[in-house]
Amino acid sequence: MLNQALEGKRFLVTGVANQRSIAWGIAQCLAKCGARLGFTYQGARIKEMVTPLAESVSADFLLPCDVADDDQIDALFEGVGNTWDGLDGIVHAIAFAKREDLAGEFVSTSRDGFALAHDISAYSLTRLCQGGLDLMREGSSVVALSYIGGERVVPGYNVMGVAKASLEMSVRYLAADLGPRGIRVNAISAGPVKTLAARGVSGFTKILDHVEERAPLRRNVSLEEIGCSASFLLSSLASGVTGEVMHVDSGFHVLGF
Ligand code: 1JT
Repeated sequence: MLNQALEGKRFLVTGVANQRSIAWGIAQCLAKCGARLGFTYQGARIKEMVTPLAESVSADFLLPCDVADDDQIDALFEGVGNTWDGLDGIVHAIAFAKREDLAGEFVSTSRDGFALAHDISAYSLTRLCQGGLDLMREGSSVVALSYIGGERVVPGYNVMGVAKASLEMSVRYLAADLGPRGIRVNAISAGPVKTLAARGVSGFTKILDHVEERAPLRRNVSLEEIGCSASFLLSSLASGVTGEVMHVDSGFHVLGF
């Protein structure tokens, strides 16, 4: 369809939980462009949700992966290697923090809450790149998802913001490491989207309303828009782009006051 540069390319997509997931928006666009997809899930409940979605885009596999577990990451790439003889890219759309750390004051963050948020939301990108390195080739591309709370203080985002800062810096270091092999690593800093992760975050509707009132485009971004931008970064159209954090946020990030 819109991007023939993706025809037949093979992408590993993490972080699909349901139809509202950002990873699902990306997967749908990749599928429309003729890419072949494989998905990961964490836990039986999510497997149940993702199975029909994966089938609807004729996915080549659906494999378990808890990014906190090195053995599962190794088993994942063994599985990927059994199905495909190479990997053209990875979509990293995984984050976690304890509910109590996403409210109130950042100063209250516990040691284990801080470590957990960073392990799942930031280190997992490096570990997935490490695991997939032998399968990726010249031209492969990795995309991670971030949020403006990783650059500036967004009240309540707290430890996730610190973890996103770590994720964005990981993108730059990984881009420097993998660049000589022709592998690109970028991130999309997406505007707020009502996903499963965002549900139950008190005041999230206020954040959506705020963007709609003030962002240059005066609206929120859609899953399709994030999907198209990610597809661009994953494709050879972006062959000169690496280490970049691209804002797909209706321009919200340009505002100072
Ligand atoms: C996580 C959650 C990562 C929600 C996330 C996230 N990245 C963006 N959001 C939406 C969001 C959440 C808060 C917020 C603004 C946006 C929840 C589960 C853990 C990972 O605060 C102002 C809290």
